[in-house]
Amino acid sequence: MKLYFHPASPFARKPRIVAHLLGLELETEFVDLFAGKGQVPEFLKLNPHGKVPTLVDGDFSLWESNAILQYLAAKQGDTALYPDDVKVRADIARWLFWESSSWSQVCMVYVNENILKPMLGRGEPDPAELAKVEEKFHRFAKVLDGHLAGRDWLVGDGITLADVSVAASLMYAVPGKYPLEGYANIARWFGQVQALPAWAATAPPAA
Ligand SMILES: N[C@@H](CCC(=O)N[C@@H](CS)C(=O)NCC(=O)O)C(=O)O
Repeated sequence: MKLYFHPASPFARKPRIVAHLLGLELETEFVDLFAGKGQVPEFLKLNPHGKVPTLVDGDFSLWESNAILQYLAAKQGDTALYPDDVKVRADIARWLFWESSSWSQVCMVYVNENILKPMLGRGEPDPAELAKVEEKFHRFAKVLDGHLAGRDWLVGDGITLADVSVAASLMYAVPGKYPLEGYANIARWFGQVQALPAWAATAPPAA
């Protein structure tokens, strides 16, 4: 199986973490998004959205990071990261959908404003944009922090796909200046994720 990725992408980091946790060797191909390589015809044939991650398994190509996580775990027959109990899978799915529709969306505003815009010479962070997202960020962070009170992991007693997915967007929490002060449970839980060898093994090279 081949994963098309960019080392700085939090979405592409998720399947690389999961592969590491599964002990699965994935062939990888770097897609230079900043050089427009996401938009070349050969890549658009694999993913018409031109985004990473994209997984290719034989003649099957799959995009959307959370779908890729489920595919990798199910294909490996893994029942630790992705237990096969129906309710547990539904619980994991709930966090994956929330991550995709809500959590990563607000986190990416901080990444765009505080990291990408200055890095790409697209101007200063827009205070109005950041103010607009802040209320949503706190609404989501409160739910996440509250859920993690008295728990080590999001679902059940061990790490699952849910933790990998929700934690990935936090890789830019410090340089992206996410307003995470006071969310002690998130900090403790994210510290556990950061302590995983799979987290270190998938870190982007230092700039
Ligand atoms: N919802 C998608 C998001 C993927 C995504 O936005 N990837 C970014 C990199 S962080 C990308 O490839 N952007 C290129 C583009 O939008 O042209 C997923 O979870 O896979």
